[in-house]
Amino acid sequence: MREFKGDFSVSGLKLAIIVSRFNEFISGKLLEGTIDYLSRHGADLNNVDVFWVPGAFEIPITAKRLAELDKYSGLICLGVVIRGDTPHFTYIAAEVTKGIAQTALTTGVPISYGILTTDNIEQAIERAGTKAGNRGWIAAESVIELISLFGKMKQI
Ligand code: INI
Repeated sequence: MREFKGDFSVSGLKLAIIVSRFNEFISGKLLEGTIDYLSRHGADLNNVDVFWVPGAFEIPITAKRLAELDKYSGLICLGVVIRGDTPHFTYIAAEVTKGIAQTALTTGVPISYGILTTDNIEQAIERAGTKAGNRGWIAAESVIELISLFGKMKQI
């Protein structure tokens, strides 16, 4: 039996972070969580590029363009979609989720999903560095693990 697991080595990786400005007081905290993870695991921040987009809806197309450059080991997508009084939330949340998944599947580039989709601001704050951790941190950890796992597939 052979078993493959990614590790959490960040050395030599070039990463792009796509983060939305909408709800920036929370998405900024996700970005802090991602940078905190990367710097505390020894990443060279000179090899980390941050791309700000207007809102979560613009994340997938930006991710796609960046993935197609073939310059990044992986992409980390960060955004915050909060339910309001209209169905708008449902459309944005669905499109960003579907778009990121589609981009990952069509390009094959490791991409992580650090998008909060919450019923209210409180739930978002809880997931951006307070009592429920920081989704930005988890998104960083996930993409690093995936990059490593894909690297190990080259031995097959
Ligand atoms: N964008 C978000 O990132 N989060 C939201 O909660 C949100 N809501 O609810 O409206 C949102 N809307 C903007 C959208 O992502 C686009 O930027 C905008 O429609 C322009 O294309």
